[in-house]
This record gives sequence, structure tokens and C-alpha cells, in this order.
Amino acid sequence: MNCWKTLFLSFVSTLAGVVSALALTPTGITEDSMIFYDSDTDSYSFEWQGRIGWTYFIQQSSDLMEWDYVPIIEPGQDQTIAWGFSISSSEPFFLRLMMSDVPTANAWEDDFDDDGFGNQLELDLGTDPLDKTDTDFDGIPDDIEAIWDSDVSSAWKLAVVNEPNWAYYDPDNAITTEADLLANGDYDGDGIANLEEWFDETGAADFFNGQPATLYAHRGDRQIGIPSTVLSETLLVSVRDEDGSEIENAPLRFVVNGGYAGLSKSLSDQDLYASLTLRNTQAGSIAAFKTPPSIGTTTIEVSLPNQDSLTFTLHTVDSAAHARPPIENFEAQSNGDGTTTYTWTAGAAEGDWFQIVKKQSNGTLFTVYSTTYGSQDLPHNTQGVYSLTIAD
Ligand SMILES: [Ca+2]
Ligand SMILES: [Ca+2]
Ligand SMILES: [Ca+2]
Ligand SMILES: [Ca+2]
Repeated sequence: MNCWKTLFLSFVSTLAGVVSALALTPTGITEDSMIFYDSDTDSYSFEWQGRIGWTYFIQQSSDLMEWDYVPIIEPGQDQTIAWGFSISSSEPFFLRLMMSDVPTANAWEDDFDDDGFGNQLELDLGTDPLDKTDTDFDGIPDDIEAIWDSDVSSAWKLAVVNEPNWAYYDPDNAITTEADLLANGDYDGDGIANLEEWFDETGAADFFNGQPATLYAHRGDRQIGIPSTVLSETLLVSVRDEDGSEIENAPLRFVVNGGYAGLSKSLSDQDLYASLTLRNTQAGSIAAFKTPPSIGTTTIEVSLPNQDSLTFTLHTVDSAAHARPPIENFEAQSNGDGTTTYTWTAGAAEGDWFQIVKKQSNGTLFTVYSTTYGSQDLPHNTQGVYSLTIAD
């Protein structure tokens, strides 16, 4: 027998009346429910016959007018269900069963009235898990709306509406007033309704709900292209949790440093943006980039609302430089003294850059060494073989 301590009402001289439930309960069915009093322990037992296929809720009242759910959900097993309780008040008390025959595998998690709020959450909120009456037909049940309007403060709602990461969560800026934020809306897109986030204090404007998340780059960094062309590789990033698993639907932003509108959602997309807010898919998030009309270097910052970020560096060069053959025969030889000697051949022209970059743990590339061809620190022999020794 479970112990149930939330009952505070007391009725000591006789057993309370137990009336049949309303709503989803067939008329007259009480499942043989009874209350027993044990004078030895001054405690009570509420018992009924639970039938397979039915799920039971209990309501309490002191006046037979106002009924409140107690935090109990019991699936029927074709056995007697019994809950023991003690009482600490001299007021009368009444109990009744509420029942549902909605098929369920997890009666606590399920949402029997299909209003978007699970049974357990509704009991926690004090709303009715078996009634979604919606008088104004706005898709939000009356009882949910009542809690949202009376219990959730304007300050809390405004803090969500005005939170600093709105560009990640509300890129169209559609939610600008308290009235735009709805109880059953999901501002941050984490699958948890705003009202539930308020109740559980998970952060209605925090997709990650306090959990760490990290960005990784997979491809697209350090590309080189001629002016006004779409780079051949998309910029691909992923968002992962502590275990390295992909987090889907996480919001992230690509922002071009300097505001040049060269980002698009795919290689064939003609619409270009200076910034893009995307939701991460299982395959990662991609953006394509069209180079500016003039040569130079563009950086694109990708970031999560939790501040984690990485940078793509993209180069726009003139067509002659772009046409030169790539570096070949590249070798790196460690000298055992903290230096490495790099050798390669190149058909580079004087003034072309030379860079050695290393891949970082987040997937982006980091410039270890940078110079230009023709400079004194980049010697080559008569066969066009370049050699460079630098510290590791
Ligand atoms: Ca519900
Ligand atoms: Ca409504
Ligand atoms: Ca949410
Ligand atoms: Ca959240």
C-alpha cells in the first residue's frame, strides 16, 4: 500500500461518501470504491476494483462542489487498488474516482485529453487531465489559460519576450509582446511548452535547458574562390552534446563579419543573407556562400545561444591566382628539436599567400604560419622545391 500524505481534510465519525466520477466515467460506476478507517492507527484506506484498460484518478472535496485532483494515477490491473492516508483537519472530506479508457503505456507521461500537457504535469499544475474545454476556441484549454493568466507573471513573460538570444529563437521577430507568448507555444523549440518550462523552471528561452552543447565544423572552411561565385563546398556544422551525440533542432546562427550578404541555405538558393538562423538537423546545418565582387577575406561566425562559436575563413582571389596549380608533393618532417621542416612544390606567383593551417578540435582550421611567395622567409631551389623550417 502506498502512502498518500496530501490529504489534509478530516472526517472522523463516519466513512465519507464516494460518488461516481463525471466526464469519462460511465454513469453509476464506482468500481466498488470504499473508504475504510483503522482506529488502531487512526488512518484510512481508499480502495476500489481497478479494471484492466482503465486508468484511475482520485479527486477530493470538502463540500462536494469544488473537486481537486490528488497526485495519483493508477492503471487498473483487475485487482483491488488501495491507497492509505491520514488526515489532519476537522473539515469533512469526500473522495471520488475519475477514470479514462484511453489506451496507455505510460499513464503519467501520456496526455489523455490531448491538450498538449501530460497527465502528470496537469496534476502538478492543478489543471484537469481529463478535460480540455476551450471556451474561446483558441486551442488552449480554459484551465491552462487560467493558470497562464493568473499564476505566470508579466515579468516572467516579458523576460522571455525580451531575452537577448531572440535572434536564435525568433528570427522573424514575431514575438514582441507579452500577448504573443502563449501557454502552449514553444518559444525555444525544445519540445517543452512555455507553461511547462515556467513550472519546471527549465528556461523557456533556453533550448538546451542548461545542458552543454558544442559546435563542430565538418567542411567548408578555408575555401578559395573568385569574386561573385558560390563556393563549391557548403559550410557544414553540427551541434553535439557531452557524449558527442547530435542534438537535433538546436538553433544556430551564421553571421558574416562586415555584413556582406553572401549566405544562402543551399548551393542553388538565390536568396542571400548577411545572417541566417537555422535549426540543426541530424545531418548537421549547412549554409552556402557566394563570394563578394571584390577580392579579400571574409569570416563567418557560427554560434549557439550558449555562446559557443566557431569561425569559417573564406578567401576571394582574382581568377589568375585561382587558376594556378595547387601545392604538390607536400611533406612535413619533424626534426626532433621542436621544429618541423615542410617541403613542397608550387606553381605560385610572387605575392601569392602561403599558409600552414592546422585543424582544431572543433573542426575549423587555424593558421600556424603565414607569408607570401617571393618573401625572404620562403626560399626555394632551382627546381621549384620550397622548404620551410618552423617551430611546432
Ligand atoms: Ca492533458
Ligand atoms: Ca482557450
Ligand atoms: Ca520550450
Ligand atoms: Ca527550454
